[in-house]
Amino acid sequence: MNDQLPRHLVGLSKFLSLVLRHDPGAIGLELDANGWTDIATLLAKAAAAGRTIERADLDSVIALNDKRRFSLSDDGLRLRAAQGHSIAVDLAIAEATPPALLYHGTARRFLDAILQQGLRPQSRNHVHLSADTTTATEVGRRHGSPVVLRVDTAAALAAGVRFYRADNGVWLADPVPAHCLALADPPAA
Ligand code: HQG
Repeated sequence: MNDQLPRHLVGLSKFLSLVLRHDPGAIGLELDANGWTDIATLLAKAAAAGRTIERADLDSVIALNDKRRFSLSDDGLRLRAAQGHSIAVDLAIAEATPPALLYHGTARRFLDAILQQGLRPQSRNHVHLSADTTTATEVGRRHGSPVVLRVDTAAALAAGVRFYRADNGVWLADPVPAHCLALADPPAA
C-alpha cells in the first residue's frame, strides 16, 4: 500500500481520507454537494485545528498516492476524495458500462452473509469493485483472510444495478444481488 508515497506522508494521506470521506466537521470544514473543498480553506481549517499542512506535502500526497485517492479540480484549486465516502456526496460521475466481470475482495468470514444477502455498501455510499483479482485480493486482505467474488455485471445490469467509475478507476455500484455473485477462480499457481 502507498508504494510510492514516502512513509512520512502516509499519516497525511489518512488524515485527508478521514476529512474528505467521512468527517469534514472534525476540522470544521464543509464540502460542497459534490464532495469538493477549496484547497486554501482546507489548509486554513486544518491549521486552525492544529494540523499544519505544507502545500508541498499536500501536492506530494495527491501526486504520489498509489491509488490516486484524491482528485484535483481542473483549475487546480479544489480537492476531493475520488471514492470511499460515507458522508452523503454526489460525485456526479456518469454511469459507466462495466466489463463483463468485476471483482470484490472481502474477508472469508463475510462470505456466507454476502452470498445470502448480496453485496451491500455497509458504511459507504457504494459497493466498491475492482477490475482485477490482484487488487481485489489486496482489498479483501484489509479485513482478514481474503477471498474474491466475481460479479456477473450483465446479470447485475439486468437487475437494475448502476455502475460508475470513480476518478481513480475504482468501480462503484449499487447493492449487488446475490444471484450475480460467484467465487472467483483462485489465481493460477
Ligand atoms: C463487506 C479501500 C457482510 C465487504 C479499498 C467489505 C476499496 C458485507 C466490508 C475501498 C456484506 C465493507 C472500499 C454483507 C459487503 N454482509 N459483509 N451483505 N456486503 N460486505 O472497507 O470494499 O484504501 O467499507 O465485503 O481499496 O472493503 O480506503 O469496503 O469487506 O476501494 O482508498 O463489508 O476502500 O480504499 O468494508 O473497501 P469497506 P471495501 P482505500
